[in-house]
Amino acid sequence: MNLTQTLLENKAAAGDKIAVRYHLEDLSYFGLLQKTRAAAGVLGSLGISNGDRVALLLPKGLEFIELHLAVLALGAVVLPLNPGYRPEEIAYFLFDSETNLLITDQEKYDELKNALIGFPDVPVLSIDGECPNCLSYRRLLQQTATAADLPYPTREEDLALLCYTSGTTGRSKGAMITHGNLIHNLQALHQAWHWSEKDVLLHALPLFHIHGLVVALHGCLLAGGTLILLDRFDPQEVWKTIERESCTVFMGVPTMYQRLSQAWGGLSRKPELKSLRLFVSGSAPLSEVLFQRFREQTGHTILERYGMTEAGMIASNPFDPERRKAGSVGYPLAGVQIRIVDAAGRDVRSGEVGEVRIRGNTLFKGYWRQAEKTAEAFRDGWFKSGDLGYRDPGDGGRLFLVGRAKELIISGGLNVYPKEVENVLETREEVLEAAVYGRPDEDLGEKVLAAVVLRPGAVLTPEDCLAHCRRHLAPYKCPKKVTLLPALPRNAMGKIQKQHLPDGPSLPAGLNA
Ligand code: MCA
Ligand code: AMP
Repeated sequence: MNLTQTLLENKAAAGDKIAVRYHLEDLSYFGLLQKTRAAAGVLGSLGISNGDRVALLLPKGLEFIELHLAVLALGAVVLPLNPGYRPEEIAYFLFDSETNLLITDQEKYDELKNALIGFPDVPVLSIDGECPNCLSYRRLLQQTATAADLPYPTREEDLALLCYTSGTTGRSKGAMITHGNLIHNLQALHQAWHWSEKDVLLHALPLFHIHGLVVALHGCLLAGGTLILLDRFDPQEVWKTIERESCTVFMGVPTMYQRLSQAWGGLSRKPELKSLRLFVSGSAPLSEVLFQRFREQTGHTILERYGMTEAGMIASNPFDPERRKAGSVGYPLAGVQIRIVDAAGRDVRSGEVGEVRIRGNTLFKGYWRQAEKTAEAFRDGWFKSGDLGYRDPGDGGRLFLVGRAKELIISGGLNVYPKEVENVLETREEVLEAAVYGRPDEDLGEKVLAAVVLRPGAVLTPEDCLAHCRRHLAPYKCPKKVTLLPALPRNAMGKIQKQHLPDGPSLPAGLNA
């Protein structure tokens, strides 16, 4: 079982059917297979084979796709990395995963190279420039024979992706996702969302997360549809492109729908949306207000679904628009089972809130070289999602998510774990302690804020704290505001009461800076 084989092999016969349209250039399924073979030839010549980890630290584009498919076809494991990560974050991922090859571009490599000093050498393949320490992809493409046959040496349980997710302890863990996980989940989505080769997906998500990579890119390729690849999300561009390209499917995080809705209001001529059959939202809660407003504006009912890096797509609203419900993530997808349990791990009564536990063929294999963390994440074979929800007994067990047991902020569809940001703030010697927390935000869903207590006599401004975060953390993790406080509000047990931090419901007397 091999994902690239499942996505590409039987499509190439379709010849000139367009797989990807990027910057108005078309790449057919046959062309994509050829590019994948050529990329596999290069990677094979560098010794990449079964089980090796290959990090992709690349901008969105065709090279990302062909190299991704080639790595998988060789049985190696893709480590997708956000180019927004700071050098020290990237160095950690490369070192922890014992990456065998880093594929990046010259600009990113120049930014990164100092952070790699002191780590074991990682060979670097650059997709654009040439440098003394990098291999040149373009040159190797000219010098190397195309792989005539892709080997597809994998079985269902072999790793395809290693996706780093942070956790409450602050250090990221690599979630090991297998070819079987991805293929089973894609087949379930294919049925649930009625994918077909007539689909034209407008792709405005990043490629380094499950949403943009698996649900959107792989989903469309499995169907034999056409991807219209945008470099980045821009609401005006999305509305124009849907009409120009007669797109049938769009996928986004709630922040994107918020911005699309806002942009809609300002359009003097509303775009023609009759080709569009499906707007999907996921990665963060979609508010009921936005669900309704979008429907009133566009006549389209967004389909909300629930997913997780470790478990793939877990639940989805029904395909029938009449049965999509605001505030609900629908029903478990084929191959996925869920339970709702109390703090002791016992099933709650139907309709009661508890933690969502997940089992099924889409569940990841564990955290990379972290047997203890893997064991903690499961109970009796069920994965502890850390999400809180209930099932409505009056509506066939429909799932509603109501909050999270885990300390996680989802900002614009991206996860920020407070501990990681607090750890960075606390590396400043002036900082005694820091508390990082989320607050509702109309655009981002939740925004990251920080409260900082300085050591007696220390001098540091909120701007210094922000600049420090920017040096060490990807921009989306950086607090939108830092407040200096004389002390953090704690309860009798000494636990920080984040609800009492600034910009929240209340700040107890005496804690104003
Ligand atoms: C950008 N900025 C952000 C975020 N994105 N701040 C907080 N949270 C964010 N998510 C900041 C930048 O640091 C910058 O600030 C300023 O906004 C503008 O940056 P720009 O790159 O222009 O941002 P944008 O293009 O407006 O991006 C917003 C976005 C993006 C399109 C919503 O964040 C995005 O693509 N989010 C989707 C992520 C995603 O794919 N999530 C799925 C993972 P400054 O100027 O101060 O530096 S979850 C998943 O895969 C699971 C399995 C699932 O269920 O789907
Ligand atoms: P990640 O670790 O990036 O895969 O993010 C997974 C988390 O995103 C889940 O555990 C949920 O907390 C959240 N999530 C994903 N989809 C939804 C949704 N439709 N509604 C609410 N939360 C969601």
